[in-house]
Amino acid sequence: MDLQGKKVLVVGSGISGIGAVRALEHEGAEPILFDANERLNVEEIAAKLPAGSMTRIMTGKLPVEEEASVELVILSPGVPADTEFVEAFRRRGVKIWGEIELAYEIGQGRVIGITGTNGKTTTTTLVGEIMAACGGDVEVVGNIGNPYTLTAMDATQQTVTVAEISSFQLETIERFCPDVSAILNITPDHLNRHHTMENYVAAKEAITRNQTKEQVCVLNYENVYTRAFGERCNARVVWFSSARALEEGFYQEGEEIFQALDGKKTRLMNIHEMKLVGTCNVENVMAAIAITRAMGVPMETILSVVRRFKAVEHRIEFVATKRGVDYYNDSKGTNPDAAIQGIKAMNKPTVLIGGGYDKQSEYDEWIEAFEGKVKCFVLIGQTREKIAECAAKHGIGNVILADSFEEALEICTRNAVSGDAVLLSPACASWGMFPNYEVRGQLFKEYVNKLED
Ligand code: UMA
Repeated sequence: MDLQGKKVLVVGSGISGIGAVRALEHEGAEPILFDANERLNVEEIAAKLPAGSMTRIMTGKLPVEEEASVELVILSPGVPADTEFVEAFRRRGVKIWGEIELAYEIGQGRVIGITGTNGKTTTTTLVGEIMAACGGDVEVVGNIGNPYTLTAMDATQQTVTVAEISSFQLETIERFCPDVSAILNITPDHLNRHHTMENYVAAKEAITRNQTKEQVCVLNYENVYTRAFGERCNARVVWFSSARALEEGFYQEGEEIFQALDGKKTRLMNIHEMKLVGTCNVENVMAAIAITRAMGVPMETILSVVRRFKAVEHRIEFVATKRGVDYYNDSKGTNPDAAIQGIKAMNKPTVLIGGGYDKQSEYDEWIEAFEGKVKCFVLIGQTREKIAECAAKHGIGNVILADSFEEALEICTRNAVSGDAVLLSPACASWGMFPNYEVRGQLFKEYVNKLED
């Protein structure tokens, strides 16, 4: 689409909205940056735009005369695509794109798109490092916190873009077509936004919508949704499995990772050669191997990066030992399935901090995974009562409700004794108490690091 001179409404003034405006200005469009939050300070938003930017900024309610002149709408991921505000544009025939679609339209080069409920950030980071080991221009973007639009502007035919893509971002794609896609797993999450599991699964599957059999989609054989999707996927499927030997694909057998290709089985590595721990990480590694092989990277290069790759921040991250208590930051455990991996990784009596923003998740499976390890369960945020009720149903004792994060942290240090672990793995998003899970994890680490040894 020729964006020159187009009146484009960018909705949301977070990092995606700012990225989109910069990219639109670069393309000669005339963006209006709009944010529904009337409490935002327009000058502070303007300070994030390049000097001399002509973009008009509006907050609160968009004037009707502005609405009428809009030719294209770009939504930030946090803006639901099914509200009346958005529908009104759609009815008038105005195109609604997400920030990802805009970036894809502007960008060039090869694209890898990675989605899934859990493991996206680890896999995307690892894939980025493997691609970088081959040299050339590699950009790691998307839900990971680096807007795709910002790098798309300067991309060339030689650029490789590794994009972590959330279900929110996939709702508003049109032509986005990665050369290699991956759906790592799908378990219930974000149901307040997508309303039904069916919609959530459909959003994830959309990553392959424009792919053909010339392109590859990497899928998890051990996830009920992705396995079923393999039957009707547009792209050529490459499977990975942590639980069985596959005839074709990448799999874990015992402590080894294998590749089965054209009837030949090749041992790739022992899982203890990796610095990452847990089955979820073996899956992430196998997905990264499958993705980068499909991009043509030599296996030797892939395995040498995998061997030296360390865990990403906020994902079952060891912080420190204070007075004999090990502290772990799993702030990225923003849904029950991710938090199950967090508690499973603990091998000591654990004081667990849970709770946060209500995404209408069910907590039974998470609490069942405690397996007697949680000696004290500290709950915060909007979901604390709901989780406490669920914990009572499963016979979990010593549940404490805290009114603030600081209070929760103090309760943890009071209840943990030498030989215990304290784990922040909330099973909920941070919104409502924090701007994002990174801030929540950072505050946890700052608190722990200030404790006396
Ligand atoms: N807003 C409106 N109208 C609305 C809703 C929001 O104007 O109806 C405004 C808000 O007032 C706010 C702005 O939109 O000022 C925020 O936009 P945003 O929520 O899209 O936030 P960004 O800063 O642009 O960050 C987004 C992603 N956020 C969400 O999906 C909620 C970031 O993912 C992502 O890193 C970033 O784009 C770059 O691509 C965060 C996330 O939590 C990490 N993702 C979820 C997850 O991982 O589970 C999906």
